[in-house]
Amino acid sequence: MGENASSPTQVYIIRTPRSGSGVFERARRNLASSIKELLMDVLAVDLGASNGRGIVGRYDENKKSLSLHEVHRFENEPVKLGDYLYWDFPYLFRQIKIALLNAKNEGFDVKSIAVDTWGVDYGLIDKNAQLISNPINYRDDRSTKGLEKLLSMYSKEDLKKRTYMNSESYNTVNQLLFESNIDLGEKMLFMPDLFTYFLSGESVCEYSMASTSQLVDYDNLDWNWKFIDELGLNKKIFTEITKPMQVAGKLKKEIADEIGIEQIDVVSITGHDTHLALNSVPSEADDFLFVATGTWIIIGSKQKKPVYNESLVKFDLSNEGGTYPDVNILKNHVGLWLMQRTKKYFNDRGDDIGFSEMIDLGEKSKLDSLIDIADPRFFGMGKMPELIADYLKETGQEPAETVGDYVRVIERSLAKKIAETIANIETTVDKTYEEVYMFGGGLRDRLLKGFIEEFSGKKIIEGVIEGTATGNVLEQLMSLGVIDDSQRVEIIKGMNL
Ligand code: LFR
Repeated sequence: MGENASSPTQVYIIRTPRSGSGVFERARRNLASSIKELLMDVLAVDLGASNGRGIVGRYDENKKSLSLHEVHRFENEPVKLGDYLYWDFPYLFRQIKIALLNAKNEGFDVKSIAVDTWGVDYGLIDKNAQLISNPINYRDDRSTKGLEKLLSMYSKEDLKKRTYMNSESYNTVNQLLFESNIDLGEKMLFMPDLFTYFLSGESVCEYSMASTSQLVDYDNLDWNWKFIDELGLNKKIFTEITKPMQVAGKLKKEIADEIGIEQIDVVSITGHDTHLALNSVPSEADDFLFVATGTWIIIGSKQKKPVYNESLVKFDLSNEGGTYPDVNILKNHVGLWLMQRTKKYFNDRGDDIGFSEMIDLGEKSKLDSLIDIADPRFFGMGKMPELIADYLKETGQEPAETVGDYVRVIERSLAKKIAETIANIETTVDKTYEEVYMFGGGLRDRLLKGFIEEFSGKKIIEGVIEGTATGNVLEQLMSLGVIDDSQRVEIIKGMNL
C-alpha cells in the first residue's frame, strides 16, 4: 500500500538476521527444523509505489498463529526510457528470486509464492510467449492522453453508465487506447499475473486486477465485450477472467534449480493490493466500511454486488472488483503523499525531521485552516508546503507558519475528506455503519486517526499496518488448504495488532 507515513517501527514484522552464520542462527535453524511439520511458510511479494518487499508468512498450525518476517526490501522505481515511463520488470523479477533465496538462507521452508501490485498496469505477451516490451507505468502521460481520447468519444455520464466506474486517467482502458503494440499482443497479463506467468509458465487473468481496466461487466463478471468492440481494441488479448485463490502452477524448474529449492506452488491471489488487504480486516461481515491508508487513501465499502444509482454518480464513487465475486464501492483520494512530500520538502532544506516528530509537532499546532485535498495541484511532484501556503492565501485562510501547522492542516483536511466520503458511501448503499476498519501505514498516525473519528463520528477499528502482505499470506494459506476462511479472523486477531 505505498509508502508508510510514520515512524518505521514495525510492530510484528521480524527482520531475521541476514547472515546464516552464528550460534543464534544455527540454534534457530535446528529449532525450526525440529518443529518443521507444524510450520507452514509462504512468501508474499508486495510491490508498492515506493518499494517492494518479500515477506515470509509463517503459520504455526499448532498454535494457529501467524507471524510475518521481512526477508527482502527493494526499490520499485519506474524508469523513464525514451518516450515512456516503464516498470523495471527484469530487475523486479530478479528481486523476487533474491527474496526466495534470502528466505531459504534464513531457514524458511517456503512452500508457495504469490505477487500483488497496485491496480491497472499490464504487460503484453506475443505469439512466441515473449514479453513484447517492458510494461508501462500508469503515471506515464499516455494515461492522460487516453482519458482525453475516451472523453472525446463518450460523455463522463455515459462512461459511468456503461462501466459503473469513474473514468480515472490511470484505468487500463486509457493506456490501451495508446498501446502501440496492441496488435502484436496475444494476451494481456496484469502485473501480478505477469509475474505468475514468468515464475510458473501458466497464465491467469485474475478478476480484481482485470476490473481496474474499466472494461469488466460487473453484472456478468466477464469482459464488457460491447464496450471493447466499440473502442476497437484487439479482442484477442482479453483472456478469460479467473478466480483467485488457486495454484496457477509450479515454480519453473530452471528457477527452482537456480535458487536451490523445490518447485514450489505459484499461487494466483486477489492481485490488486487495496482489495487484497480487505482479507486482513478482522471482520466476517459481508459488508463493512474501510479506509485503506497509504500513498493513496481509499475509502470504501465491501459489497457483494455492484451498486449503480444516482448517488454513486453524484458523489463520484466507483465500483471495483474485490476478491471474486465481490464488487466493492470506493473512492480514491490523494493520501499520505501529502505528508511524504512535506517531509521531503523540509528534509531537502536540511531539517532532518521524521514522520513521528512531524506528528508530535502537528499535535501542538492550533491552526484550523483547511485545504481541498482533491485539488489537482496536490497530486504532482510540487513543493507541498508552498502549494499549501498558496492555497490558504487564495482562499483567505489563516496561513501556516510552522511544520506543525502544515501537518495539522494536512491531517485535518484528509480526515474531513474521508468523513465526507464515508457519509456519501452510506447514502449510496443506504446503510449506516457504526465503525470503520482502517489498515495500512496511516495506522501509525494517531493524529489522523483522531481527526477521522472526530469528523466522521465513527469508531475506528484498527486492522493491520501490513494489510496487503497479510492478505497475500492468508490467501495463499487458504489456496493451499492450510486454513479456511472461518479461521482467518481469529488468526488476524492473534497478530499483535
Ligand atoms: C493503491 C492502488 C489503488 C489504485 C491505484 C492505481 O496502491 O492500487 O487501489 O487505484 O493504486 O492502481
